[in-house]
Amino acid sequence: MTPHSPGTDQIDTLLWIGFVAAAIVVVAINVALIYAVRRFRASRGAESRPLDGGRRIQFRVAGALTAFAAFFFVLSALFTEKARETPASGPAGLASAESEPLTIRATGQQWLWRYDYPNDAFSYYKVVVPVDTAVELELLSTDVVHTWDVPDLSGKRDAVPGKVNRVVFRADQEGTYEGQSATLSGQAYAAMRTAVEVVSPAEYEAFVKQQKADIEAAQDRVVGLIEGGRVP
Ligand SMILES: [Cu+2]
Repeated sequence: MTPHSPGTDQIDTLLWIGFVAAAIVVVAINVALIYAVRRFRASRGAESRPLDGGRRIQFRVAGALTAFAAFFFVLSALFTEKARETPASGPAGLASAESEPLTIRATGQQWLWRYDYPNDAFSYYKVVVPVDTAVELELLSTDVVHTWDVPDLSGKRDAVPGKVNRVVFRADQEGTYEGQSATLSGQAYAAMRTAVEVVSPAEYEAFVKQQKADIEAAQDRVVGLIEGGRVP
């Protein structure tokens, strides 16, 4: 995972914190075990010595473990809170999304994502968004629970039928960010990928305009074919 939106760097940091904490515990336990085995090794056949460390040592170990756990708990809570903050658009972003995020509707259906832009253009599989702009995806589902998951830009979020969930991100760099299928949503769930293409604000505006024109032209053509009697 390479963080490319505010929030994702905290998630990335949390992953590392979890990993380091687990590594410390594993090393500490093994060192203590090896120490105990070597220190209290007796010769074969000898009766083992009763272990008596007194109550003090137990309290000290319990205290250290509690402090260790509490420290990581607080750290995780802080980072999680920070990761939940809604990012705002930056100076290089889309001018019209300066105060309010650019809202795009993302509809999950078996087994494809559809994206509806503010100008009524739409696209399937891939969503095009402007760089340095707060983008709010309204997640909807027409059938079962799907999960929108593009780890470089955001934590994963579910699209639940009958409910609107939101995910907000701000991509800091142009490029294509791949998503993955994270929930078993039926037979072809594994193929239900998505991608976010981050472009300049000017390219974004040109894209949605062109996309809308293309869709209208295609619709007009179909209507023309039907009216011309060439489609039953
Ligand atoms: Cu799905």
